[in-house]
Order: sequence, then C-alpha cells, then structure tokens
Amino acid sequence: MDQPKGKGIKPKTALPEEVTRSLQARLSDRRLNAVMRIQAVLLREIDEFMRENQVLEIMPVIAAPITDPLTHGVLDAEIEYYSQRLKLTKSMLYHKQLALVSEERQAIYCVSPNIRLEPAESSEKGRYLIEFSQVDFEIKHATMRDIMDFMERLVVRVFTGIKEECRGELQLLRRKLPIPRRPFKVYDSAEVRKVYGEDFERELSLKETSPFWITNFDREPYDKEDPTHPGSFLNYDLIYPEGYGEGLSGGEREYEYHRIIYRMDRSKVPVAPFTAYLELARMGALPPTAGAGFGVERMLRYICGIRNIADVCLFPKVPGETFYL
Ligand code: ASN
Repeated sequence: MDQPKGKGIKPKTALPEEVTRSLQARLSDRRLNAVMRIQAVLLREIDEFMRENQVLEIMPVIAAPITDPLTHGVLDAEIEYYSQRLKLTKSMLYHKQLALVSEERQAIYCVSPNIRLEPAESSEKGRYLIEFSQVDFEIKHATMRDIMDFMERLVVRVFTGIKEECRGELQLLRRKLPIPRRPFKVYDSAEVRKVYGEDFERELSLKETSPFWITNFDREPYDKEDPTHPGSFLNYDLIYPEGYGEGLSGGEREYEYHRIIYRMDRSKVPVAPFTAYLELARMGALPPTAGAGFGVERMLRYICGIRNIADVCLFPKVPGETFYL
C-alpha cells in the first residue's frame, strides 16, 4: 500500500522543543479545561439574563473607521483597505449609541472582541491582554444608577448560576466563590483619592472583600459630565475585591452634538474620522443612553480565583510576549 501523503515528512521548524511542550501543556491542562467549562456557563447565564431583560444581542464590529478613542495611551491597531483606514475595535462604544438610533431598539449588547495594543512596560502583570472579549451593553434613557443596579443583578445571577452548576470545577480550582450582597458599596473617586492617593483603585480592591463601585472619573470624552455639577462625571467602574481590580467601566453618555464636540475637543480627539457619527448627532438622531462593558476574561479570572489572566485563556495575548498561536 502507498504511504499516506505527508507521512514521514519532517518540516523544518525553528521552534524550540520546550516552547512546543509548554503550548501542549496549556492546551491539555485540566485546570484550564475547568475554566473553559465555567466560561461556557458564564456566557450562557449572561445571554439568558440579557434575554430576560429584553436586551437585544447584536453582532460585533471588528474593523471600522471609528472606534473608542481611549485617551490613556493605548495604541491603535489599523488596517488599510482600498485606501480607507479601518481601526480594529477597542470598544463598541459609538456603535452601541448608533445601534440605539432606531425607535424600536431599547437596549442592546454584544460579546465584542477588542484589540488594545497596551504597551508592555506599563501594563500591570496578570491583568492585561491585547486581545480580549468584553460584554458591551447600552440602554436607552437609563441613568447611571439603573446601569449599576442592572449589573449588580447580572453579577449575582451569573455567580449563583456558576456556583450551582460548576461545583466540581470550582473545587478543582480550590475556589470558594462568595455571592456578593446587593447593593454594592459605592465610592466617589474624588473622595477616595484624598484618602489613598492616585493608587486608590488598587488599595481599595486589596481592602474590600466584595465587588464595589467607584464613580466619577474625568476620562473618556463620551462619558457624560454632570450638568448640575460641572467637573463631575456620571460614570462608574466595577472593582473586584482581593486585589483583582477593575472589571467594568461605563457611564451615561454625551449625546447632544455641541456637548460631544466640546468634550472631544477638550480630550484632543481628532474629529475627522467621526464625521458621519457627528452629522447624525447634529441631526439629533442619538438618544440619551447609558451603558457599560465588562471583560469576560477579567470576570472569569475573579470567579476562578486565578491571578494571571493568561491562565484563563486558551490563546492568551499578553502585552510584550511572543505569540505562537
Ligand atoms: N465599553 C465601555 C463603556 O461602555 C468603554 C470601554 O470599554 N472603554 O463605557
């Protein structure tokens, strides 16, 4: 009989054997397998929760002329297509607002792949990936308190579901997952900065034993400035305790043309790529909305009690590392 084609061929490979072995070890790791089963339940619980709350799932945008500008030093990943520059999605912030232009859509969400080229030097170890997924949602006419309540209910629901369904997996990971009590604590960033200094998020995360909120950050131009208290912002982060840190950010949004322009200008965001979005805003097409996005891997990492985010991923992309798969 003829030998099957390809048998006996040894391709020349430049990969050291220990690299291949460590890749194999990751792909067949029992703990990671438990994490993947927990992830599947996590995604299903989120999906069910969204459906029960009439939040419509939309498909992700991967590449577009506009994406979240993220003013904290993340580099843009861009591709060129027939002389058009497309940015890979850093978050679906603007597309979420646009998806709610229709009078018939009240609330939407997306499990959205994001690319953020975080500089390796400044990325705290164990917390960052340059490719990750976030559950990004937006609700028409919602206030910041509405979104915080919604998220608290989601967290309790998802954690409870996982605790019930993934007993064996949590045991294997030696994780006693506490179910948080609602309402979660709320801190104002201006207040905690006075007590803990610039590192307030980390300090509080180390001190607290249950997820909590920090509100009022002066950062992205799309988060709404409080009209009754200029200089205060109607936004919020959900922080996991035990030092796990930030897991969600969100806010009420600027949706009026003059406010959007003013805030973009103040943040030095180049407006040219945003022309179509801005024209829609000028027509008054954007409704008032609020929303948030939370990282799937970060939530999973906290649920599983695993410090290094790479250890909850099949194909982790850690800033600065060499990627093989
Ligand atoms: N998705 C977040 C939000 O809705 C923004 C972000 O990820 N930077 O506010």
